[in-house]
Amino acid sequence: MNSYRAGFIGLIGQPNAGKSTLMNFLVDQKVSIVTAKPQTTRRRVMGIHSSKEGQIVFVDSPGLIQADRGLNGFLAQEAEDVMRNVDALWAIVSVDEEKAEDAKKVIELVSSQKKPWIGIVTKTDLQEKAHRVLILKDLIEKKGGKAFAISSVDPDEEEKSLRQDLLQEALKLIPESPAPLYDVELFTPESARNLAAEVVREKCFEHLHHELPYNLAVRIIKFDEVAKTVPHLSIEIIVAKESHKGMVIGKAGSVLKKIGSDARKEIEKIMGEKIFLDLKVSCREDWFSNNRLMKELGYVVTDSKD
Ligand SMILES: Nc1nc2c(ncn2[C@@H]2O[C@H](COP(=O)(O)OP(=O)(O)OP(=O)(O)O)[C@@H](O)[C@H]2O)c(=O)[nH]1
Ligand SMILES: [Mg+2]
Repeated sequence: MNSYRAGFIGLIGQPNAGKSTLMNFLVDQKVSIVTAKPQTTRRRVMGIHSSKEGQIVFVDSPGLIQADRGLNGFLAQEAEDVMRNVDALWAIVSVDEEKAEDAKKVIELVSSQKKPWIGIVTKTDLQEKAHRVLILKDLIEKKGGKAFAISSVDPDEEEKSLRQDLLQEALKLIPESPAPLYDVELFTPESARNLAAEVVREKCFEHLHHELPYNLAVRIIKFDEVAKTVPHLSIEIIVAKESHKGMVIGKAGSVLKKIGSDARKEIEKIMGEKIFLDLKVSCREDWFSNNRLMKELGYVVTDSKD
């Protein structure tokens, strides 16, 4: 293959299948947040891999769910929109999928989009589920797709070479292009502001329990890059009930302090400099049931029935 290629590849799968982890592994940068809980990714996040042969723009998307209202309605729509707008698709299925039909559904959905596609089985390091690898690969091949299997955590030499294979496969799926789509130095087109807000959301997932992380949103209030000493970042964590504020803050501010210090360290790594991070917690009662508030927080649902 001599000609230069560039295009978008959508990562489609069930919640928790390992889409974001795989994308980060492929672009060799933490671009998309990852947690042990399903439905972590809320908006599409792009990760770029550029080489002499081409530029692959991976589009990580929320896990597939059935919903037509509120935040879940937005997640469902966002995944669908990614599927419609990319050049090619990767069906991502994990060996630890709770229900076998779920993997089948993903493969059927992706293979019916009339776009170039392949299927990738994830989490192959989970020894107790090793028998699932062949079953899932078989499902993919039966639908006419090429099948791959990979583990994206703690990759060894074999995984690193599989990563190269996957990048080559990705190139084959995207169109020829006279030029790259983005600056070849970029590993993501996301703004530093968005990346920072996402890191805070990730730390909320890590330090908060039950439904709490699902019911909160995060937004930037102020990003003062020319502050006197170090850049000053003010971020608001928005909860849906007054009673949740105390849980996010914790006894004498202990929980919020942990979220803040973990997030600051990671944002500093991304930005390559020290920052001052100021976190605030506020309540917008049931924000996910209110279209105006959803929009304000960046979750714009176009077909809502409200
Ligand atoms: N053992 C193992 N765990 C993995 C692997 N890939 C991802 N995980 C774990 O699976 C969980 C979910 O990973 P994510 O990358 O957030 O999954 P996702 O598909 O993006 O999930 P949503 O954003 O919720 O749709 C995390 O705890 C990851 O650490 C893998 O290859 N092996
Ligand atoms: Mg994700």
